[in-house]
Amino acid sequence: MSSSEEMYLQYHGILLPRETHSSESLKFARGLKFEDDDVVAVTYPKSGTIWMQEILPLVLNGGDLTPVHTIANWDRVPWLEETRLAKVVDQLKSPRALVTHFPYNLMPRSFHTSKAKVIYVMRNPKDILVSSYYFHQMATFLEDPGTFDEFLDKFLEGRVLFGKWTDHVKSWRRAELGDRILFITYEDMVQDLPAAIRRMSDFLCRNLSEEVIQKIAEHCSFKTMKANSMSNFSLVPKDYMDSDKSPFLRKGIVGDWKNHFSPEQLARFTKGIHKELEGESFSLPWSLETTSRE
Ligand code: PPS
Repeated sequence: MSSSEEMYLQYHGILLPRETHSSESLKFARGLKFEDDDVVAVTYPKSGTIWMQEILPLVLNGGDLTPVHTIANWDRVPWLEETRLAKVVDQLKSPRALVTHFPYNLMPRSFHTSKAKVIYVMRNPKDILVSSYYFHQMATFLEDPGTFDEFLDKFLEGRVLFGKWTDHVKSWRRAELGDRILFITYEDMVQDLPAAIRRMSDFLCRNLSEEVIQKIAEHCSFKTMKANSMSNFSLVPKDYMDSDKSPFLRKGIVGDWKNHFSPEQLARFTKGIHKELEGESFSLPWSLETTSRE
């Protein structure tokens, strides 16, 4: 098996898979010129990134399904930090939509001086851990996660892609972003997708009718996305992502952690997350300990 060093590169203290990132792609990202009308969905991995790659183009174009039927998600709304961006950036239509897993401090200088808007999608870290655990089993370009228990410790220590979840969340709580940023949760999106889309539409100053919002929500449902070859990673070779081991669009639910955490693991996880967030002025939108509305 390949070593961690062969599979991952270290960038400002965080691990990135070499399969999709390179020093050139990171340089390209840092040099990207953000436009004022750009929109970037920011996510810690496994928080709803590809969901936003589906939603954003439709909100921005008023519900025209052409891009989501004809362009693979990674080219339709590319990752800022990945190698694909340089290849497709010139084909992106204005207003451009991007996604990134970058923490705030790694964003390009031009992002800070632009008026580009940010939608930060946050997901309960217990479900992120579970989703990521399965993803590491199916993506051959990622290290074997080991046991769930081992992976839980790695996650808490930040020895995972894009570092600690808590650092990511903290990094984007920036007063200077003011009304350039909208915080939304994966759980809100699962509970009431049309309402979440309405919030995004208002934030992006789109005047979408109720009919269009319903159409976008229908198109962006888990079921529809799972059947869309432009969004379900079925175009990717099996030796790269093995959907027999676990599909990318795996369950799409809230609270799958309950099927994976032991009481001891839950206590350890909760303690670890709370310790990292001690003294922060914001509170999490879910209780980590309880089993209600996780
Ligand atoms: S990645 O690798 O960081 O880009 O992954 P990401 O897209 O952020 O997260 C993958 C999880 O998001 C779920 N997903 C959805 N859930 C509900 N509805 C829709 N439409 C949807 N699209 C993607 C996907 O199933 C992964 O979560 P799990 O829990 O593994 O199912």
